[in-house]
Amino acid sequence: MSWKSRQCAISVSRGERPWWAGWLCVGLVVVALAGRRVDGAETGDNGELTPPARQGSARQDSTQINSVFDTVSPPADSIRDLFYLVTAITGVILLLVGGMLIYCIIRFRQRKSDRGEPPQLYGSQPIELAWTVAPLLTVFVLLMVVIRTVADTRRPEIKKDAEPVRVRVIGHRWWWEYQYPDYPGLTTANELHVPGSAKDRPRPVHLELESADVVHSYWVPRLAGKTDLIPGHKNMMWFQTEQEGVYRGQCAEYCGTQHANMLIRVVVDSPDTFKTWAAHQAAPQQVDPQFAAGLKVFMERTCVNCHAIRGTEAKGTVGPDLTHLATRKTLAAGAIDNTPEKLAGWLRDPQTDKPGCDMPSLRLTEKEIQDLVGFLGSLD
Ligand code: HEC
Ligand SMILES: [Cu+2]
Repeated sequence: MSWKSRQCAISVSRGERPWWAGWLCVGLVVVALAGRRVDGAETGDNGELTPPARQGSARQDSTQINSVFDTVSPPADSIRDLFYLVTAITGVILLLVGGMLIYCIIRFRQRKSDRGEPPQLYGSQPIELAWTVAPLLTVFVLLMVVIRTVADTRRPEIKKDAEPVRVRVIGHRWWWEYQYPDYPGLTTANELHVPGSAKDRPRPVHLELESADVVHSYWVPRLAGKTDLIPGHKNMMWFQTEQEGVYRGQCAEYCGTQHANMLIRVVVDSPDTFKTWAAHQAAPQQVDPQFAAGLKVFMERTCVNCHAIRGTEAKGTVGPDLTHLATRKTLAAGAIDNTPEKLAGWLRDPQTDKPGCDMPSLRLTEKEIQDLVGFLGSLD
């Protein structure tokens, strides 16, 4: 009997799928894999470059790819290593079990000469022992490495000469608030600045995570794993890196309509640059009298109820602290770039850029918008 007719005989006799169904599945998998390759190619060959078409936009401005495999910080490293180990172990098991299965299917398939049932065997102590002990050992090894990784990601190795940086991260729908307890007054939003480490000068970053409303999750894949921000409960996480640059992240726990626009930018500066940045950010805002008109609109058009600008009367806490706003690269948690045009658009109607967000459309006049854009743009 030819191969094809045997296939047909089987499918007809058992009323199963037609012979080409299997090939269709294989084809679909190949197409899916090819699609993925195209996706990957778009991010650039060396894994570093942003595709030119998207360069300059708030979401893609970083030169770093947001990959869990391209790690630069100990907690992220240990999670990646755990992934490789678990994949290797389970891969070997898959090959063993799959291999034996395929071997048995082919080696012991029904032959023409077979009559009746094959011999039935019951109980084999060696086999029973093997399939009890082997999984036990495997599970034990996996458990141990998981416990180790969890411990690694929870607490940093305490080194004597380490100079930790502490930051309080408060998740809001749909933006991030950062407070630096070691720099009194320093409150900023959405863009986290931290110093990089050097071999002889480790600068671990300790984040204390809280939420103002619902559960959010802090995730910057190249620096650390996800940690939830839970209302009424403090969580800790840490990271440390010697590689300066911008790292992108994202809220990783669905928290409402604008969850996808709750992006994170972590800027790792040289220790000196960070020190200058922190001192500048902690200082109250100097308002240039040239922009008094804008400040007046700010105070009169309810902005002041929700936003604080340290050094002025504005002390609202509903929205982001706008002190030194002009030093930020993006607005509204990475939803838009911080440019005069985008800022004007935001003030015209925040609900267009970020539908459902907690800043209402205030129906400002064009004159008020221009005054505000000038004023906010001067907050450097
Ligand atoms: C009802 C409270 C409320 C009022 C009133 C309000 N805002 Fe906002 N504002 C917010 C919230 C909340 C956000 C964060 C939105 C987000 O990213 O989801 C925000 C974001 C912003 C941002 C972006 C800040 C950043 O760092 O991303 C700017 C700029 C801003 N508001 C300016 C203004 C101005 C100017 C006014 C007055 C015309 C105003 N806001 C009135 C609540 C308010
Ligand atoms: Cu969130």
